[in-house]
Amino acid sequence: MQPLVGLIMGSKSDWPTMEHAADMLEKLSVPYETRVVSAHRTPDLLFDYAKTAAERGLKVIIAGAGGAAHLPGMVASQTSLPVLGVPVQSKALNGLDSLLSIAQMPGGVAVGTLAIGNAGAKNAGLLAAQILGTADSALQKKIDEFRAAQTQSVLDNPDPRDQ
Ligand code: RP5
Repeated sequence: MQPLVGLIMGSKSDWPTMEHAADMLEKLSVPYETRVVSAHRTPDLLFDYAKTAAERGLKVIIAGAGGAAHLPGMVASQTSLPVLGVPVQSKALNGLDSLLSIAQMPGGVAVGTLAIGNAGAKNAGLLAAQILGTADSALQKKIDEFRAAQTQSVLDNPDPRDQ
């Protein structure tokens, strides 16, 4: 299947966070590719990946990074595909450094910034699917079903003491 989402991250150490984006894409049957692309350790690969992403058929890029998290912004500087940035929770500053590095883009180059950590990665997968869903009614239906099941599961388990 032609990947529609590029799921990239600055380091292998980001995978335990970014796999939550992959899980959501798989749950919604969105084809994706994933790889490590580091803004600082492999800058030439970053430029090549971002510049060729659209011609390779990708529609959305999810980029996760921690600390000096320049990957999403630099990718966005090289492609007009939507870029969703996930701030990975860093050890030293708990991800506040990642969040600010990703969110504080200069006007004119957009990155959609998600929450720090697992929830941000999960929602990046969901938001990527929602973007693709605007042109894919079957996918939109899957997303609606996912949301309805989520709502039902809360309603079915009202007692907070239950496991
Ligand atoms: C960033 O530096 C990565 O995104 C990662 O979150 C952080 C630490 O990388 P490693 O030293 O674990 O490879 O580039």
